[in-house]
Amino acid sequence: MADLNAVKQALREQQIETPSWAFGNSGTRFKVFAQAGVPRTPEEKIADAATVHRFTGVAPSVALHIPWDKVADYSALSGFAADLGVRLGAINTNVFQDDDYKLGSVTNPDPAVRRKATDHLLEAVDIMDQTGSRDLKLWFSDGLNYPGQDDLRSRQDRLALALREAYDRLSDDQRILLEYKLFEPAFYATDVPDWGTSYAHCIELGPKATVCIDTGHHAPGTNIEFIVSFLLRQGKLGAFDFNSRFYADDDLMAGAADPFQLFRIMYEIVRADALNPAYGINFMLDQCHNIEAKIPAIIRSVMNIQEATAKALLVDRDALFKAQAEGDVLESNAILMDAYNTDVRPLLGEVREELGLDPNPVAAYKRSGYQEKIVADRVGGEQAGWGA
Ligand code: LRH
Ligand code: MN
Repeated sequence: MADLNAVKQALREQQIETPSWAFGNSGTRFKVFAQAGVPRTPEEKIADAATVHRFTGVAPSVALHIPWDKVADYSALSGFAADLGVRLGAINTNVFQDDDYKLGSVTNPDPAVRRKATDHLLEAVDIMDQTGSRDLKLWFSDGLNYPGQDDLRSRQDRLALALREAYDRLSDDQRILLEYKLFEPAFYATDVPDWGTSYAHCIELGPKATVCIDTGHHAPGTNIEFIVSFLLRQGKLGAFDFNSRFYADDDLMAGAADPFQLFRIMYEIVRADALNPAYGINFMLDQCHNIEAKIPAIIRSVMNIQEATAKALLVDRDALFKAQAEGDVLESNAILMDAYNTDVRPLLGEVREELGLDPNPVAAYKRSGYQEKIVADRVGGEQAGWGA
């Protein structure tokens, strides 16, 4: 049977990184529904991230996206965050929004465009030096829409060269998180489409390069927990971009579309004793709240990850391993399902109270008046995110 005190301690020490861009406006190609109270500046995004941490107790860092969070003084921004009780996390590069990147960024046939894109990766490491961030998060929208459009092999060579430059720029305590994605915006071939491609490039680069798994970036039906288990065994799992989806890269609240999948993923993490922050995996959210209020949606997402984690920690692993060793298929499955079917909300309520927090963070947030305050205060100026 799981040791409840150990389970509660692991839950108290859990750390989830929120994404600055999820506090901004977002939508689809059809419509962006702007929301009142949305932040206008990186500082206001960080204030919202600090609010998520204030009510959940397990979201002590916020990832930035450059240039969406570009400021004149990143050390000052880091100080601003610290004053609010959070730290600046992964630095996300953006080589997908510039006109020059139509045919690719670091894989572009044009060497001048490749140079520009690679320089952006290096600029992001300069920013990490100022924010004290460990993680350089790289996602490339690079790909093709039609067969023959470009040479698949040459694009991999170009990608490898740019990754090498970024890798060699890292200091000892910094690392690369290489995120993969099956498709979109490219619809025929993506240059980093799957975990295998990311993994191979990370091995080619060296120990400071690891794979980032965005749970929305796989073909339907992909067994993501197998990828998690495999990369953990190889010591090459660096981070998650948690969200959920019914169809494609829907970027919905983590655990909303498939809480059982999130549980199976967290079980592989727990089974590898990889939950503790000291292990080094960055558990991030990467979501877009197109129609729902953003801060309570992110609080709910953090709670969904906590619930999946609590259930994973409650798996009776001794009994499970025994049943598995005996080839007892039904018993093995039943033991896992018992944990999954456990209502862990009372347990998490106790953990929050032990952290000096309200057992129901969403209700506490709604009572706090923060939402009304930001709607009243944040009038005028340009809202962050996608243009409405
Ligand atoms: C790409 C992605 C990537 C981010 C972006 C906001 O789909 O998942 O992680 O840069 O979303
Ligand atoms: Mn992502």
